[in-house]
Amino acid sequence: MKSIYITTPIYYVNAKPHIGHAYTTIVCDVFARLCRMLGYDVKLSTGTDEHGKKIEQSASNSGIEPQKFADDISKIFRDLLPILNITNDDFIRTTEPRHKKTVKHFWKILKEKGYIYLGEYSGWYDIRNEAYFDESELVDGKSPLGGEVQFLTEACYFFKLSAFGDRLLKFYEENTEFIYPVQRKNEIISFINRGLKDLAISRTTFNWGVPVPDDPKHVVYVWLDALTNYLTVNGYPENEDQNNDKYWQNVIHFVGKEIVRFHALYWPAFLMAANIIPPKQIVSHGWWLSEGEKMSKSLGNVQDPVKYCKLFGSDALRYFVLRELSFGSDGNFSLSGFIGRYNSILANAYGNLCSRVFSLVKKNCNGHIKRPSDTLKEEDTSFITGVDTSVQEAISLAKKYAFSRYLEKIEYATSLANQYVDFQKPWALKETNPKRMQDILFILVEQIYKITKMLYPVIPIAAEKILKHINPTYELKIEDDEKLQDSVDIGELEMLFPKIDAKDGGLDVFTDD
Ligand code: ME8
Repeated sequence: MKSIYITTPIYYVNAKPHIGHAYTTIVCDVFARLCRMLGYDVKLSTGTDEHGKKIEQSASNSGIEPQKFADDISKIFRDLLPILNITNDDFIRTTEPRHKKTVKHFWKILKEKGYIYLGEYSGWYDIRNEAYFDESELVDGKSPLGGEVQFLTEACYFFKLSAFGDRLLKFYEENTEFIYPVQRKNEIISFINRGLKDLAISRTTFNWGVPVPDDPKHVVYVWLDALTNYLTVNGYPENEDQNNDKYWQNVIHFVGKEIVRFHALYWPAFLMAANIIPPKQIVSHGWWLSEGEKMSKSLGNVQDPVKYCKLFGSDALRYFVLRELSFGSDGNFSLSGFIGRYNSILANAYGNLCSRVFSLVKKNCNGHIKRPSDTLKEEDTSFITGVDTSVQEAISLAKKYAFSRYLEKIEYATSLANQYVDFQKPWALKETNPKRMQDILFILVEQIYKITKMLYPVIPIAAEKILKHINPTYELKIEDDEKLQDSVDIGELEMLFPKIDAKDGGLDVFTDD
């Protein structure tokens, strides 16, 4: 069995999760469920990034100890997972002892191999904001954050990043799909071509972090600490031989586009320095915008995923975010867009198809249908072929992370099924040709079954109900030649996607706060 290790970024605990965080986590879960259906042994991890100046500051602004502050917000991230219906295998916190141990071990290895040295860091220091800036970043003699600056020099550990430029370029050349989508690779390559400087990987201006081994005045730079989480989850250092580990050999990091450099440049360089193979792929996506600006806690323009799940269900939120954002590009999140897609696709096209076909089977065939015994008509086979082709295309698009286009293909297959019902009018054949009516309904139920399997990774709750309704012994596996048993017994099914009336269907709830 092939193995795959799928990771989300670990999220900062300086504020509650919003739709942007929910999106990456949902994408990873959909991909993980799809991989399991394709026969992979999957490890899916997520978690929280809890050290650093930013967190220390947020905690002190709230008058709380950093650990307590991190505990509270990390719990909110963790509690979001069942609400979004995420099938993660691990949840990692950087304040856990298992992680601190991994970071210290990893540091020691980099040091032993000669890639860490003690030097001096100089720059214009903004005392109020506790951050360094280059001369070129100053605005009217002050820091870009508005604070008074003074030129400071302090002791600092460096990582010899400058030694990795050529190795990284060679690695990208040999692994053409390492940075995905490939256009993001160009930004990284030109960054390297401008010349890599050694990287400051310790700080002495605050304490909230993992102490540097043998020099606890310093704490480990938050990105070195955070990236190492991917090794902690994979059992390092006890599981020492990562290069022969079935998960590590196929690890895929999903990230937002703003953190590609950390994952595609610093992370492989750290790993190469420790003689550990770089990840298989860094897959980055675009941003959710709100009125044209990146949705982010600092801008205060965030949408709360919990509200959407409570009102419309996690399936509906999962479907919307995957379908709306063309993976890799930015997109707007709006309630009207959400309701529009929900009503037209989930309630009308797919929900209605299921309920009208199931109720015809119940009413006109006493809930019992059999596989057609005669040769199928041309219109039947062209319908079936249309669905099969769309399903195949959908799978290949999902494998390439084109999630919106994958759902578009399934929507197309659904529209073929609706056209087939409208054209064949099985209800009109009850008296005149009951056998033909039964054949049409069987063909429809079998195509609904295939479509629903493809929808399972995105809308798992509804899909499992429908699959079970059609075939109590269904398996969550994608078969080359998907077929139902020759005889099917089904009744009516509760309405899974009731239409949302935008006037009284929840809009008021969103104006509460
Ligand atoms: O960067 N649209 O954490 P973070 C889409 N701790 N995705 C978004 C988004 C938006 N508007 N806003 C956030 C960090 N995200 C580090 C990561 S990993 C070793 C350390 C998602 O809390 C997206 O995945 O700022 C983005 O990369 C991540 O949240 C950033 O989360």
